[in-house]
Amino acid sequence: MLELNTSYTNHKEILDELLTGSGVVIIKDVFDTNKIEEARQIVNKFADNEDQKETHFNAEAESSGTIHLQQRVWNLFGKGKVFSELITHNIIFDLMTKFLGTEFICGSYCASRLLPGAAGQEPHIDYPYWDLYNHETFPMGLNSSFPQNCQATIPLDVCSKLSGATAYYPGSQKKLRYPNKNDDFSNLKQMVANPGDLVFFNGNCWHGAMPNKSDHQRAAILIEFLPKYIKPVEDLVSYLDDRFKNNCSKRVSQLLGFNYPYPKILVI
Ligand SMILES: O=C(O)CCC(=O)C(=O)O
Ligand SMILES: [Fe+2]
Repeated sequence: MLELNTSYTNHKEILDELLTGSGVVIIKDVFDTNKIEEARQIVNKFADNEDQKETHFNAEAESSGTIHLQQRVWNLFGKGKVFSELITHNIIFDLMTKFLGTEFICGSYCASRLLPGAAGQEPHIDYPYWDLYNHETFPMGLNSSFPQNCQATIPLDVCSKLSGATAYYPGSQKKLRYPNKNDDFSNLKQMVANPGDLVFFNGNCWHGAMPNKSDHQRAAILIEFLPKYIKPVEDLVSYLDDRFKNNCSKRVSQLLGFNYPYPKILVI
């Protein structure tokens, strides 16, 4: 894992680390911690008050009866202005523009909260989506030679080994294969990071939330970034009303895919 501060200059080093290195890059102290706290309060309010939302890769939590301890808040664009501010940070646009192309989009924007006692997730990949185990439904020769996804994590609480910082298997993105229970996970590392930090990881890299064995919650914002032509995993646009769509910034508009005209109605 490559760890840097905001004065980085070597873009190639960062992008190579994501594509062919460990698959994970952490940039320290990117966000104003007051903004992170504002986002955390909103996430907590929704997680405390909403019914359990769709979540995934939780077989162990399901079977051990602790699924209620791992919670999701979806549609963050619609949950407060602060979420449009965080996701349009210059560092995100600087790096994702180079990695995924200038018209990159957002494919999912949610928060994942693990309460103490949460069991964590199975190792998985986030791209090409959560169903690569249905191998025969994908094209022959599918490989990870160029980026078609990048995940970003924004910790809202301390993400430590104890509190369930996301685990990853360094370099596993290069194989582009869905992990199974016979794989060797002994080299698992964790994306240890603090509120204010920004983590990027390759969605082909095997990863998953770890058990929260601490005495505090572990919430983090999870973002999927995609090149403009990939179908997003979350339907971000249908959640939002016209007022939001007509008044959002140019960057948010790009992230919602409004700059890309396809698929288009071509007959009248
Ligand atoms: O919450 C986490 O640490 C990771 C969540 C994750 O990887 C996912 O839901 O796809
Ligand atoms: Fe994931």
